[in-house]
Amino acid sequence: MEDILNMDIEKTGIENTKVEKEYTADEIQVLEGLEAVRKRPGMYIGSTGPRGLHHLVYEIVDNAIDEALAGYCSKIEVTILPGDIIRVRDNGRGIPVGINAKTGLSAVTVVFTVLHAGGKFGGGSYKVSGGLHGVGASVVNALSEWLEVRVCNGENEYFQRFERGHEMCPLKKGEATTKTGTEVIFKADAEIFQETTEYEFKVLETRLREQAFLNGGIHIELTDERNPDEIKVKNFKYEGGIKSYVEYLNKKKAVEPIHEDIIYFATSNAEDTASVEVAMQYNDSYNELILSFANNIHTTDGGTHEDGFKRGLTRVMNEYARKFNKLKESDQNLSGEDIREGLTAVISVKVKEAQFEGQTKAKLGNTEVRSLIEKMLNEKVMIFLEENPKIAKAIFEKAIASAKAREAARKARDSVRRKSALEGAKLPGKLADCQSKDMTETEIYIVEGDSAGGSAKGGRDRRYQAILPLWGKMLNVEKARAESIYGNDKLNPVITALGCGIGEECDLSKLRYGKVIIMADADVDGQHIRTLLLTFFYRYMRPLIEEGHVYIAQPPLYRITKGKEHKYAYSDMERDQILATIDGKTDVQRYKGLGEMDSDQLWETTMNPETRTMLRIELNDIVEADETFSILMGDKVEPRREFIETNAKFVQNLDV
Ligand code: TTJ
Repeated sequence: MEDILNMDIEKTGIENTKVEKEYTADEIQVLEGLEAVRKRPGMYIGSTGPRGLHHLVYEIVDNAIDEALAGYCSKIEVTILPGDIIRVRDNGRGIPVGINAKTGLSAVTVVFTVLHAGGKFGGGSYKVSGGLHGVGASVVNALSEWLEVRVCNGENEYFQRFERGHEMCPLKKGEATTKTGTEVIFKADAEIFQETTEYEFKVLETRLREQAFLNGGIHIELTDERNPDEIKVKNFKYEGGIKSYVEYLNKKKAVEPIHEDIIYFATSNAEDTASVEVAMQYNDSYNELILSFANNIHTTDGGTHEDGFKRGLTRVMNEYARKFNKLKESDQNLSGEDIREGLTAVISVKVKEAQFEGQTKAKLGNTEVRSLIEKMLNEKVMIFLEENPKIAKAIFEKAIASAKAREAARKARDSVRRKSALEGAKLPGKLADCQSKDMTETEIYIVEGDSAGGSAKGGRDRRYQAILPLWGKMLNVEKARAESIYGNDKLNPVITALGCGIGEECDLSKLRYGKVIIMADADVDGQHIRTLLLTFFYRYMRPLIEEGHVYIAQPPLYRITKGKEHKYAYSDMERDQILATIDGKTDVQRYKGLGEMDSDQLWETTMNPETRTMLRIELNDIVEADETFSILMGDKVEPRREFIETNAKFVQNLDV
């Protein structure tokens, strides 16, 4: 692809200066559109933080994927160039260069300057990536300091440059060529993306891999050329599409599938306005992972496709269980949770008129999709299970075991409730509660160990800060079923103190504290407690993380004293920086644990909102979090060692 589009600007004698001229009505509309985008970028790309920055790449790549879905492009190259400049290339037909009689503009100029219907703002519905080329390209252009597009259409090369969305020259015709394809190079505008314009390779890698899975057969290559001594390249091409996705997810989770083949179903409606495909495989863990997509957009808030899948699967599995005597007449139906225990599934639907709901547009609203999926599962799952009795046996053994465990859990929970009801629903004895009941200001510190708990109680502001000391090792919830959560004497105080319940009963309106802060030593033991608590929150109180209530306290590692003066360092680097500014004799104390700090020091360094720093846990990537916990807390030793070795420098700042 290098030679196809690598055109030298000088050859085409382009003047890169802005010419003042009369504006037509169309051009005024274009200018107003671009101004609107620059004035309220969040309306178009969600945010001007890192997510919005990376969204620019997705909008451009989507257009190449459209060209590939149309059957004309087989390879897409995404490169991060030095200076965080992005280059995207495809080997499609090339954006049409003909001048449109009505507008007097070429499609290339229209694609990059005219705000299109669709998208979060225009046309009401979210951009449908299936077949609408260039819908978002004008937004990327408006938010780029500059953008250049090169097109080869099998006859000539063409070139055009823009700055903050403004044409610096009309589309210029260059040399003859037999090649075809489109190349876009752009630099995000630092005036818009003030937080950062630095791309994260891993973020792009995760998204491009996902797009390759969702569009089976498309070859996407990601390259990072920012550091010439360490060029990174990743290639994604999955002929198996979402079947390969499920295989990949189960491998990453370091769990064992309980049946070899990935189960796969696909169908479309009579009007051909909606198509659905489902891939699924059960593994030996207790957790479910269901990813759903609509028009390649990850619907993290689910919607009609996910509901239809869950309802359809539960119905047909119970029908099969009764038909083949897996359940006795008198047995209750298997619950959806029982049926989905250990299930990894990917649901991908393509709809012509997608309706996205909710604040983040991450929930699918099309009702026709629900019935389409349910109908498909009713027909195809029954046939599949009858034709694959071994797989059916493995799946039902697990589902029935889960039902039994759930029954035991219910009994355990009820007995705990009866017991606490008898004793009055009191809060855990070890909890030093705060006076305020206003959860917009209250915080609870979950502290490892009694000594640190003592210092925390002494140092805290009791008006709004509660302390819950934990003792000993936490139960590893990754390897436990629900029944061992209820009544567990280490987790129960946490559940009772937070007050919002767990699992399907988790209700944040009952949460007693606005901030849930894990405070543990910076050593391996502290790391273990942190990870165990995060696993517990992730598996049984996920909304707590999703709504941003969970934090990790950052106690200092060093106290540097010179005479009466002292400073705290929170990392080795900070320690060295401080030492470099102090001459003469200093004393450096390395804190082995929280218990070595007295109450005043703990307050000053770790609890005082004016001076503390804390890590807020964000669930950026559900796939990655699921992988992290299942590897870190799962049974398999090998993947854990490998994960910690490759991520050790990050693992203490586990930001899931
Ligand atoms: C996407 O990533 C590769 C470099 O260029 C970007 C792009 O917009 N590619 C693209 C658009 N390829 N083909 C088109 C396209 C094709 C047709 C037939 C019509 C339109 C409007 C765009």
